[in-house]
Amino acid sequence: MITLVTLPPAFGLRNVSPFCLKVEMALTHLGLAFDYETEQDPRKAPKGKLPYLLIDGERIADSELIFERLNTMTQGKLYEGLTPEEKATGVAFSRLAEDHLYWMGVASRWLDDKWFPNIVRDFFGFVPGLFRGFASNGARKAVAQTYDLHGLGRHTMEEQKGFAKRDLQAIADIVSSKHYIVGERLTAFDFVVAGMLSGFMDNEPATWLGDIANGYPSLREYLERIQNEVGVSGK
Ligand SMILES: N[C@@H](CCC(=O)N[C@@H](CS)C(=O)NCC(=O)O)C(=O)O
Repeated sequence: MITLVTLPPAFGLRNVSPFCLKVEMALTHLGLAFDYETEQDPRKAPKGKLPYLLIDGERIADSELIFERLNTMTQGKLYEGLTPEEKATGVAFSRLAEDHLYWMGVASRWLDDKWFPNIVRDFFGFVPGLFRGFASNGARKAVAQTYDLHGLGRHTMEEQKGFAKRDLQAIADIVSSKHYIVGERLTAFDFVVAGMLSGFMDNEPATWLGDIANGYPSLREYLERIQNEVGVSGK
């Protein structure tokens, strides 16, 4: 029995977290039956972040560690047929998406004064009115500190947009010359990258990062192709 625990829908997205969407795509692609549960408060997850997977009562946190488990359970299906070099490229693109681009996605939602009211409405709507401002502003402060510590938060807006464009251009260059991030067919790395792109590109209203990403027709084409092939969309 497998249960995927994710965040509730928000910002026009059925699955608002790129890490949760990536796992949903993998489970569906592998044909594994699973239930879906939502948790509003990531602090209740084993490592304070969502998603986590419940397999026969065992809690497995972190989408990459979940992939390791699913790959073992399916005798290597998630990375099937990839050469070590292709796998290396896939790992590098995953780091670009999840440890660099992702943080600009977070900042574009949380740290933009014009966009932040969407966070308060969709992430803190469950908090009683009196405490909502306190809770959302406290969380926003923590996001700003994390973004600063990462280093991206120390750059001007124009510089951040430059970093985002170089990341997105790298993905666009790969997926417009090849069908998939690596190899000749769908692999775990497409779930990583398409899951992340959906979080920026399908998000409503658009953030500054969504506007930049949606300016690349090849990224939109890739995102829709992967979502259709897996049969799982973020929206
Ligand atoms: N490395 C983790 C990242 C998961 C993650 O950052 N999840 C976000 C939602 S998109 C979260 O739960 N954030 C809450 C927090 O950091 O407090 C994974 O791959 O699962």
